[in-house]
Amino acid sequence: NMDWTSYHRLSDIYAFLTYLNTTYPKLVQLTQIGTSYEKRPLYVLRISSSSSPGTRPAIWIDGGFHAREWISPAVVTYIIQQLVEVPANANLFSNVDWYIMPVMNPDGYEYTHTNDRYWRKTRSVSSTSTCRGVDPNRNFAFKWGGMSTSSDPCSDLYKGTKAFSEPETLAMSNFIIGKSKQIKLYLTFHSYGQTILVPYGYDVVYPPDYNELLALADNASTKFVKYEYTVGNSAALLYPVAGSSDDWAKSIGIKYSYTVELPDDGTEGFALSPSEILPVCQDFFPALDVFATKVATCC
Ligand code: 0X9
Ligand code: ZN
Repeated sequence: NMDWTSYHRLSDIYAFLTYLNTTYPKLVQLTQIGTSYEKRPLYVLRISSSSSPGTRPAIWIDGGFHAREWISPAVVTYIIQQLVEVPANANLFSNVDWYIMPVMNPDGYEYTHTNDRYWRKTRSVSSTSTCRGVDPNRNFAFKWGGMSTSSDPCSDLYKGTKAFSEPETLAMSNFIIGKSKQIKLYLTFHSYGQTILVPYGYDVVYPPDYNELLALADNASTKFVKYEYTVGNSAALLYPVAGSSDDWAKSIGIKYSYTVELPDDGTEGFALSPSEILPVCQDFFPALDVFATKVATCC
């Protein structure tokens, strides 16, 4: 039912996760970690070959923060498919567990299919405005309300009434906190721009281990052949953004934390052609080997 030649509705993506859960019970476990504002399930898929999952170092991957960035859930579902269904990739989880959430903002994602292709935010209702939605990547509890955020419910950068006001960001953060001892790498997929962004992003500020984070991202980016990615500090390369998930993950002690801005470079932008989906996925996947190898022994 799944392929990477077109963009899929949420029901197809969720059917794919359910299929994997029933077909590979020894390898994967699908968990509903919460419910979106409009009552859609929020799913995390665990991939583990361990007899006692949860004891190994782990990688967290998410997609679908911003509703219109359709290439993000496409790449994340491809990563899932390759890990679970291609035996040659089993080495990627021989020492590492994976927690993968392909669509963190399902309400927004569906809304871009049914009403407004360029919707970005969640779909929560405001008590002070008729405008809906919070930018989930301005809603995390680190430097919440700082630069590139808005208090206006009509803004695309609306930060919400408080950190974790959204059921989606709250459920995700609680799940990650529960696994924060194991999770060594936080990887969140956005589009577009072809960059790997290294914390911090709330301002041009560098964590003490910045050079290690940069080196790993640089190393991973040597795997790319078709698309050229730029690696650098988030605030310096792009612009300062406060309340984002990458900085928050770093702030709770997840050593390696990155935001990936997938292709393209802006030519098609969010409306990236379906014919580009598979090339983008295939170009990115080999970089995960670099991350998984590091995570297995890093910290
Ligand atoms: O602004 C964002 O949320 C991200 N870019 S996007 O075009 N996909 O909306 C970038 C976030 C980078 N992270 C930080 N600056 N902390
Ligand atoms: Zn985004």
